[in-house]
Amino acid sequence: KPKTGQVTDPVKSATMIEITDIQNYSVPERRQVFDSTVSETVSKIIRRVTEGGDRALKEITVEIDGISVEQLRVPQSALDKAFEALDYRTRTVFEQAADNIRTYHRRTALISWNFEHKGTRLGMKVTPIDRVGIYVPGGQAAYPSTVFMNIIPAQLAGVPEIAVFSPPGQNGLPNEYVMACCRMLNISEVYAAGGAQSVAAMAYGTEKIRPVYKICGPGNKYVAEAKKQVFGLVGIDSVAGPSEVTILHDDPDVRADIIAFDMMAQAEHDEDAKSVLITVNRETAEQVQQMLTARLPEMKRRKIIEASLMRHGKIIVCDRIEDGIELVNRTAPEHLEVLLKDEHKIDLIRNAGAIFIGKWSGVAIGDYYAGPNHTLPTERAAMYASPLSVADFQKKSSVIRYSEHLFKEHAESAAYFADKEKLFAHAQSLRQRLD
Ligand code: HSO
Ligand code: ZN
Repeated sequence: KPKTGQVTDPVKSATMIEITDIQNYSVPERRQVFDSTVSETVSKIIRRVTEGGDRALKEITVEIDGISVEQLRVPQSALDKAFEALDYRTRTVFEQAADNIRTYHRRTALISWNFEHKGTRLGMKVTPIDRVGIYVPGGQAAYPSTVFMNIIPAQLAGVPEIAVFSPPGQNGLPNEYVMACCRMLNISEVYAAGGAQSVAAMAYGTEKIRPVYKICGPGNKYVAEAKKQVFGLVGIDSVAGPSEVTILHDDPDVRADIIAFDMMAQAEHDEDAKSVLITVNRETAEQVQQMLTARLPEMKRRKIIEASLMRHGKIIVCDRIEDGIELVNRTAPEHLEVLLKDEHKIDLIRNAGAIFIGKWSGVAIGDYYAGPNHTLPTERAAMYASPLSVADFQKKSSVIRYSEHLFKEHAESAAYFADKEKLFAHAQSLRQRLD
């Protein structure tokens, strides 16, 4: 058996990514990253916005991004213009993607229910959140797909007020495609504001911006920290970390280039992105390793891909696919691709944000087009959390309507329980009704 990672050829020795045997791989410690400089910067920004309102919001944008915004609210004419500027193909592709996302998400809504027992009605009433703020990143990571992935579920939930916040570029406006997609979905409340300052504005409101009840959408570490700091006052979706993929492979029918390009696709998101291959096939491991090095030079986002693969890329070889599955369950990847001979083994997978099955289901088809949400739990949050869905824009109220008959049957026991907690007024409030 060849030793892992052992390379003699000088070309191969320049490989960016190591091959490790599963026995030698230790799952990284889980720890809460806390960066006090980020958190202090963010709390100062939040304080400035709560004290200085719109003016502070504009000043901070000048200080941090060097951009002066005349109007925070993006005029309808700019949204219309961005939409009209779309060529036919772009518009059709966007519309079809939006349609697919809508079709899938319809099924993700919570539905009110109730049941009756001895004339008593108990239930759960589902209501949309009154007003939400959606953060859409700008700059390098201005993804129009994120506009769809957040706004469509909010609209399906029936949220009456959706306000979008996205950082301005040099022209003082958000990214063209971001504006066009907002217009496609008939969103008219868009602000040219980003960063921690926009999160503060969403949570506390300013003279011009009314506060929201929940903030959703991805952002950089300042945005993520700001969401953490305003959580409680408002709801948040989740705190997104860097994007990750794990590819679990034992199917010799899958070509190594497919695996290599899926890893590079993930890696191009940013330098902290993480791509992992777990395979039972050492030959595939080596082919993928070589392919990554060989094809890197032709990639447009080469620098990012290289940095990401060198820092966080991994190829792990195991003898039994079951061991690979166990590793997947312990690392709970955001995206999991399963390329298995025996698809039934998928039943053994418990922890993953999204599961892509078979060679025709690359992550990128899900990023844009398949329909499920691309906002997924990262950094092992798939141990306890789920993809963004319509339910994130809804909330529940329990509903209790007692019948006289059942109350008379239950009241004395409930009052007895209250006595045990020494909450005598509680007990009395029940016994009073029995009088
Ligand atoms: N893979 C990212 C989503 C995305 N990819 C947007 C391309 N655009 C997180 O799931
Ligand atoms: Zn992606």
